[in-house]
Amino acid sequence: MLIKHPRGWDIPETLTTPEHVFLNRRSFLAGMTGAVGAIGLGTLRASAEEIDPTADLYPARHNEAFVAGRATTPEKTNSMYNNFYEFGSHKQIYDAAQALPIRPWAVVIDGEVEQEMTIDIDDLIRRMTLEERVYRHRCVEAWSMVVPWTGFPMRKLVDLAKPLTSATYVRMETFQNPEVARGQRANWYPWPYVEGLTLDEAVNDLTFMVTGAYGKSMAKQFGAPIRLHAPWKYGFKSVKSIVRFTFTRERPVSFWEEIQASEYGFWANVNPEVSHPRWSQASERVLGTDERIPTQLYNGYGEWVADLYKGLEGERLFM
Ligand SMILES: Nc1nc2c(c(=O)[nH]1)N[C@H]1C(S)=C(S)[C@@H](COP(=O)(O)O)O[C@H]1N2
Ligand SMILES: [Mo]
Repeated sequence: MLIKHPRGWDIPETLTTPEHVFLNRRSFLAGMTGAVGAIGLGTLRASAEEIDPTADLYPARHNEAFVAGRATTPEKTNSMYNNFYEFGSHKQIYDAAQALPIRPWAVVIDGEVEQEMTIDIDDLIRRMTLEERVYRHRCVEAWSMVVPWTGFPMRKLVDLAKPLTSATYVRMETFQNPEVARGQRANWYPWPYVEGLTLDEAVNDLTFMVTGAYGKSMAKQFGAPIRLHAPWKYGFKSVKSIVRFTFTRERPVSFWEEIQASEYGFWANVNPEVSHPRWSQASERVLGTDERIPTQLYNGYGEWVADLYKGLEGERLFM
């Protein structure tokens, strides 16, 4: 359903600020990396596909169980507006991200598992049955998008890993490569980017490992060759370009939590009634439009995930 509010209801863009704003001065100084060149979508697509040995798996079967209820964000809009701090603390990182080498790409599965392993990304992808799911994505900065992802349920990766009964959490880690990812030269950030889920969250039907978008292998700025999307949580939970899955009994401390725990917690479930300390989460700007729509509890996915949080009411579930 598309809900259009009078323009007057719109909160000014300046009321919501990027995750990094408390670092404003330092990141401003560090962010002076020069102008971003104009680059066509065709170029972006070609560079991602040329080197993907699993490109033949796209487009994959569309799973109709997941309906976004509003229009898909145009590919071009979405491809040119990204959060990927490894390449800069602003949204126009698509050009810089093309420098990331994504083959060969090894994925380590370790920690509390029957057998630790390192698996090549193409072996991993070919072991899975890829499917397409259209998901809503809600960034903590109060903008949202709708993306046709291709990938596989994270449960399949957990099955492959065979965690021990002692494992309660999965910690996911992004690559570390300051040579090409200039943002990683900013040493006041706790690189590499880390995120985590409980094992129960990881095996939920919704939790998706993404390898493709818009019917083909995923462009680098989306977090190729493999990223998470947990669509009932704020976008920062959906870690990009993953190199390690660690099964652990300790709750991982995520990148943003380590920087500012009072603003970005472990659970980060979407809730319009729980404001960010510096702005309201009641509504969201729809990327690529001039609309602002109400935000939904669990980003509208409560049917899948609300049960996960029974008995956890004492936790800071929504921040
Ligand atoms: N490694 C890594 N993963 C990340 C981020 C990041 O900066 N680095 N940003 C997060 C945030 S805040 C959002 S909103 C989404 C953005 O995904 P998109 O660029 O594909 O829209 O990626 C998330 N995953
Ligand atoms: Mo975000």
